[in-house]
Amino acid sequence: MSGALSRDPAEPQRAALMADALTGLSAMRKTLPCKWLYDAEGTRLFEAITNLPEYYPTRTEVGILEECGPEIARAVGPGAAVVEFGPGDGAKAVQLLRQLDAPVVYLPVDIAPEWLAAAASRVAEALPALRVQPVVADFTQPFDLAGRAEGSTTHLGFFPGSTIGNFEPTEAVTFLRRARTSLRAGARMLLGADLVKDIRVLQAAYDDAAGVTAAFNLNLLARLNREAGADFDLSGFGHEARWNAAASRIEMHLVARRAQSVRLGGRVFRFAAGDSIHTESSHKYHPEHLRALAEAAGWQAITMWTDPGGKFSVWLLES
Ligand code: AVI
Repeated sequence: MSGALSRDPAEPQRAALMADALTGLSAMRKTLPCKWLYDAEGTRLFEAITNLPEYYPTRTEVGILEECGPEIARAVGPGAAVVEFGPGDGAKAVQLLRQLDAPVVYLPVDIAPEWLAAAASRVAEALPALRVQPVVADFTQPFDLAGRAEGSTTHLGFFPGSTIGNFEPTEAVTFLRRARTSLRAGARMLLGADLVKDIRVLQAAYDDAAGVTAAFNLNLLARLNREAGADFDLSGFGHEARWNAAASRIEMHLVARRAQSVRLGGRVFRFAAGDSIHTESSHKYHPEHLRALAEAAGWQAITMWTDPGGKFSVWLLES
């Protein structure tokens, strides 16, 4: 067998995880990129988080989409091509597509073909008459719709869940600018964004009583042990959710419970008791802040819908 054929397809991913971990753990303030939270176990735990009583974003956004669906449909008009950035299990797409007026095609975009397949088949099952055309691409980079949206009257980007909040503000602007390029002139974008609120509500949402978010966070260390040969002792770290008022974000940290050393990639990383690894930021917006981000990326905010408690927002942007 040739070297190329015998290569493990997971190897480039493991190498990238290792490189990010070596860089992040060497920094003055230790950090790990949040994208590595989502292996199979992390994805399962995140699904569980979305059903927790304390985690309000998912059910609040679903409520807004349900309540404001007819208005959203009127604003978008008939014949849309819906392009979803990172479709997850496709559940929110089904909800949106059912409300829209005669959408012509659903284009889920993700770098992981297996996730795309799950979303595509869920949508195809729920809406058998709709054309479904998955696009394998890194949605944080510009991508080419290449005729897939033919026959549509408008291109509607869909980025729910406040995943925008997991980007740094400058990254969020870059993402929105690239999305505008990919969707092309005259496109619209339906964007979910979480809003600033009582710190106690945020704290509970990111540090739930059942410990699911803690397990989600700690799974990152378990993943480094599994895939990068690290020797983290998981009992030596605790989950913390911290509100960073200056940056308007809730941060997830893994905090060393005692002094310890960890081996990874032939190196030794030392932790003093209380040292933390910052694993995720989830930015919470004031509406005018989100509007400014969108405008900096060349979008115009047309409408913002929210829930009665003002917890979450869904925006229609126009390019
Ligand atoms: C995926 N993302 C929008 C979630 C959030 O709320 O920032 C990830 C998450 N982290 C902890 N709980 C949920």
